[in-house]
Amino acid sequence: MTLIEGHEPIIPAAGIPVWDIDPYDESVLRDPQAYYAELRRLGDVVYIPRYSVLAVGRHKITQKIFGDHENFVSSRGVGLNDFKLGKPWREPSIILEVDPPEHTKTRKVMARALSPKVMKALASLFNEIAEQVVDGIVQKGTIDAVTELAEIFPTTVFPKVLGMKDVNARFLVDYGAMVFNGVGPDNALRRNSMSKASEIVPWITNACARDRLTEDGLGALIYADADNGEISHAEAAMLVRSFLSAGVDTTVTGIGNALWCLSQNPAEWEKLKADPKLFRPAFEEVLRFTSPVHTFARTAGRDTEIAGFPVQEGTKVLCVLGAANSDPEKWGDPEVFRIDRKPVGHVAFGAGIHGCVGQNLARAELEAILSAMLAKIDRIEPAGDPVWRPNNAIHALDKLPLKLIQK
Ligand code: OVV
Repeated sequence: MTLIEGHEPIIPAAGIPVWDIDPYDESVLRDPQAYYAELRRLGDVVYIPRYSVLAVGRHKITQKIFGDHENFVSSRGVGLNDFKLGKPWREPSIILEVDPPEHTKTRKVMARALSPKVMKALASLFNEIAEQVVDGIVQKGTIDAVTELAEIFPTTVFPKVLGMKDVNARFLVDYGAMVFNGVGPDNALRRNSMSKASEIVPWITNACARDRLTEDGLGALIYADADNGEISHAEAAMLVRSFLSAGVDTTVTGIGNALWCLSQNPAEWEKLKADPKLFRPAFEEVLRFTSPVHTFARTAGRDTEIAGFPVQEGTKVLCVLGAANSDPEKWGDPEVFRIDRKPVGHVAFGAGIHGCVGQNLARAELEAILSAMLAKIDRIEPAGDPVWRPNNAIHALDKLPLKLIQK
């Protein structure tokens, strides 16, 4: 049988709505709301012949599939390629692209390195760097908030937190784009990102080695667990690679999207100024409203069902997190950005056993950068049209011209 995007084509069960759409068309990726709405309208589950996959976008069913790791596995890849049928572009991640019981051990090690206690100890470093970054832009008046702020903060703070000796912000951002475009189809986005692989992948691999890490970072915490026998040293290097894969592009996107939300909704910025306790809910609302990771897939590990329809083993299921996070059935008025919504149950960090293990670090970064901005900046205003940067799994800005009005 000829594969489609590296997986077995399926014959969808009778009654599943069929939709002739390319969810990875660049215009859809730039402005996905109409796609999200139609996906939800069509049903609990939809067949997309273009890639011979199923897709879910209603909140309830998306959360259910993410919660059901026994039927919907990650070990066959969280993109369109089925790792059981072909060699993936890189060694599979030993935390993302595995199932229990293998997943349980690596998840524990990562969760410990990223615990609230560790994050608390890092808060002063986050604040110090955030202040420096904001000091560097506050005088400028008008900035591109993507290249001058959103990309700068994580690429400065994250290597320090990890204890990286090798610094190359461009490689970190490009590797993230590669990993996230990599879960999509073999389109121009994926091919363009991958064209840098021969230069970047060896650099990333080297940067994860123990001798390229300091003794005092999160990388050292992971290697300490190898010393005490909980994992092997090779596994430690792979988990450090997971930090680099999942930690940079995502937080760059979270910061950029937060500034987009707040600059487009000045009343919400004012609310935040008046009540800094709203930081946390404000960031959750940014995540719900913009879904920085818009889509991840699962694979049916055995014959199963979705919403009563039979689903054959090997079926790829696109879980459209952006659609779930804008489902009116769940949120009432999803199109409104309200920093005090407290959107409990959003799936921007995923859900279930693979739910983002670094989410506390992401929140800590956002809190630091927003506090530093609120301390020195009275208002932020759009200074031109935002431009979105299409990516097969990430909904991020390419340009965000902002005017900063100093206090
Ligand atoms: C959540 C996530 C995204 C991308 C890569 C990885 C994890 C990884 O473990 O490599």
